[in-house]
Amino acid sequence: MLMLKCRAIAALAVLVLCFAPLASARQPAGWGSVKGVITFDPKEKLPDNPVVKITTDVPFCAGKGKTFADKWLIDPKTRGVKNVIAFLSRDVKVKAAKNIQADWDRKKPIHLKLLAAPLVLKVDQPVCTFLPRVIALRSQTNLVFENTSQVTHGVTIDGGALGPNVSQSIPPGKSLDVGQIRVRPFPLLLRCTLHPWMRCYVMSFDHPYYGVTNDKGEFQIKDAPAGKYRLQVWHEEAGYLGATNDWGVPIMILPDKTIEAKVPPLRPDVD
Ligand SMILES: [Cu+2]
Repeated sequence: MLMLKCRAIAALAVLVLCFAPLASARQPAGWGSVKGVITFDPKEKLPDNPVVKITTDVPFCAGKGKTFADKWLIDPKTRGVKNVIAFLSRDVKVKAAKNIQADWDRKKPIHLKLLAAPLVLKVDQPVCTFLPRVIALRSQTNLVFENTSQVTHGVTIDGGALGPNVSQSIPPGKSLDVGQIRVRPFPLLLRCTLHPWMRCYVMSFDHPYYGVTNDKGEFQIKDAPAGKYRLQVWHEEAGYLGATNDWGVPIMILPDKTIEAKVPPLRPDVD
């Protein structure tokens, strides 16, 4: 019995020794987070948020007050910009926009807490705008459009060769699952089939290290493997931060710390 136990322990030791190098290769020096605030350039005049002209379903869509274009949503006190996508990419200087997403190092581990991608992300059209307007999701997550309003909405996606290619109406109370969104260098623009002023941007990632700014311009990216990265920043009007220069902001994620990224302010003419 004792001999059997010894053999079992020896076999276990061999197994541990065999797999230890593999396990350590997948383990980073620790996990850390980054947070930051995306602001609008203090030297620039704040852009307007014009009212859009409602041309379809006027009694419903215009009946709840004015609808704004919402391209720039800026807190007038802090100049924090809402709906900016911030994400981590490899620490390399890449000028070609087509490489920006391929730049994630797929050998890097993903924290256990974040390993499983959400099954579904829901977008609603309760009045006559998409909520949320800017979406970041994992490439394994299904995107579902709901319609909790009283009028028919729709979804038009021109996904090209990567897909999806969709043009379908969604009656009140119904929903439409457009499936997964493939990773690509720029967010995909989605429109409502029936209301031309409605816009929605979706960016897909093959990792969980991204965030979308809140109405104060704040974002946080949690539990990333420690190391050097470039923080990429995209806004629907400003485009990629630093697009005319080197891509992104070099940052260093430190174990068990939340670092603060120093992100240059957005300008209306960056892209
Ligand atoms: Cu609509």
